[in-house]
Amino acid sequence: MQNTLEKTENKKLLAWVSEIETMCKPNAVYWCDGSKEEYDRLMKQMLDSGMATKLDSQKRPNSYLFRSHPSDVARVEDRTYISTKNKEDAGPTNNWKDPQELKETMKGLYNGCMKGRTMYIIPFSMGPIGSPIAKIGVEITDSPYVVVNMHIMARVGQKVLNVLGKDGDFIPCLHSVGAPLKEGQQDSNWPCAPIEQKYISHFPEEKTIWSYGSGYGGNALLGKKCLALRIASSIAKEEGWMAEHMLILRLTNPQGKKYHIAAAFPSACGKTNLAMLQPTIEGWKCECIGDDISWMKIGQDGRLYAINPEAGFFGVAPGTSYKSNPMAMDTIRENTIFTNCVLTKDNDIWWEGMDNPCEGGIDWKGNPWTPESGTDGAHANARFTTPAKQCPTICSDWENPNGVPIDIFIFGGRRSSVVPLVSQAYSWDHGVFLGATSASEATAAALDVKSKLRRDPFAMLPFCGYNMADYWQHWFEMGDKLGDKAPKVFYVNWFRKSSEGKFMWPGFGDNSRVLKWMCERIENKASSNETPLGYMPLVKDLDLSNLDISESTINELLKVDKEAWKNELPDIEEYFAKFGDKLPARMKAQLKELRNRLG
Ligand code: O2Y
Ligand code: MN
Repeated sequence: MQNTLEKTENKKLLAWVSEIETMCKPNAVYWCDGSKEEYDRLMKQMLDSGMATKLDSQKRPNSYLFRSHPSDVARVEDRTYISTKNKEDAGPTNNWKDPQELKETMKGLYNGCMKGRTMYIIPFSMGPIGSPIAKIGVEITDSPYVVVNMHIMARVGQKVLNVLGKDGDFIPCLHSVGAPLKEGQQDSNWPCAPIEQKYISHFPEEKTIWSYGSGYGGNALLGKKCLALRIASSIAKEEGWMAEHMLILRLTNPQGKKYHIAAAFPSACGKTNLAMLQPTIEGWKCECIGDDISWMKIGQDGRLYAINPEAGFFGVAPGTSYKSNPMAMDTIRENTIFTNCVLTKDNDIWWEGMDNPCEGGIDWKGNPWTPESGTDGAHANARFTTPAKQCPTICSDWENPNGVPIDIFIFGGRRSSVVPLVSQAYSWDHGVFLGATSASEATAAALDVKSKLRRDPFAMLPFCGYNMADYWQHWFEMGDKLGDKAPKVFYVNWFRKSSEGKFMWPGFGDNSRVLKWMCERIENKASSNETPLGYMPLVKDLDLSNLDISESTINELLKVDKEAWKNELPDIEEYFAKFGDKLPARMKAQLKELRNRLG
């Protein structure tokens, strides 16, 4: 196999590669250079083996479809571990295992796990190469699918090794699909291990990741959730910065003033749609900087600067359409990897919720499929992996190594009632309380069952690499450091429903109306109403021009139902009680203040 990489003299890296080669016993070792030639060669290899399907070159140039094993379709939270010496350091929201015990188990699995396969070494940078906020990782994997996805999602190859130099440090990320091949054994199209052998393990004290048994998404592309959130959040606490599950966007007003917004939402709240928002209000412009993760450091001027550590989008496909997100649809027109979508009769891809119906084709399991089949053609977690630079609204500063200064933080959740359209925190501490208590409704299976709330603090529940209560304390302390330069904090709920069960707020591009109010608030240009929940707009403060919405609907969206909020308090208390003595005193103080304001 060709390998043009000059490689490295980095001692730690060479020693680690040699140790892993001895343990995993691959047939060959390959250093990835991140070139187009390498990408094309690996794709050709996967086409020849039947793992990949090339899509029609006219309709979807340079794009491919993969189908995963039906048991390997999403992140496996039950098999994801934060392994610290003391259980308390992982906290009550993470799965914990003792590091020695977990390593023993995993070493047993890793022993000889790459037999019959090539071991790929992927040097990658999360963040623009050489940025003071970026970090270097090296992923060792036996999956060529992971290599091509990492080409899109991170900056990969020799340039990274050059920055690493002889003595530079990196985060070791070990991955195996967990399916060694016997002599002469035919490989499957999606090798992986059974669920009870899957482990997505994080050792924050050693800043190391070990993943075994899954080839899918966040379990296998280790730069993303494992490094850029779980390990990075733990490093960020240690080093005094922030690694957050947040999109980043730039909003420019008609006078040309730029505002930068970072926003955290649990899944299924339209995060990618908001990142690629197209304002419906006259003269306002929105540009995308990132759709999932934000790394933020305090700059020399005392403000908080954010970079998107990723180079691509790993977006959920079903529901993405020209109606819901035209920018995403344009981004994926070429050079894109699709996983678990329908292959149409004309060799393109399709999923539920796309603009046009599909006549039929091959479903995500590889079976003939028509809309009449009675099953979904695409898996609900089908994905596209696509270069961020292809987004038509990508911001000219998206790769600025110094990042962009954040003016506004937004938290949110999906609530059909109780939570109003928007409120502004009274203070940083109040904002931390809003982030910590953010929640979405898990849809009740039966209509008469009260929906259960799923608390997802800062949208970090599956991604915080240490004790969540310590994470909250870190947020309070970052506020102390930022002082009056701290971003202002808002909470939104785009998902209020009427008594007839219809969404009351139009959402999508019209969310720009709410963002406009936020920008005017930080300029002290918009008035507000002091409510128990925070500052809220009066109807006159929202730009509702050319919007068909009734006065009663908007009043309802901005209403504070004190009694309903009083009913929320026990649930918040119960949630906080999980954290015992670790719960920061400042969080308790915020709960007390809310109770007092509700009267
Ligand atoms: O199922 C997966 O592995 C993907 S999860 C994911 C992908 C992109 C952005 N966000 C997420 C998430 O779970 O938050
Ligand atoms: Mn995410």
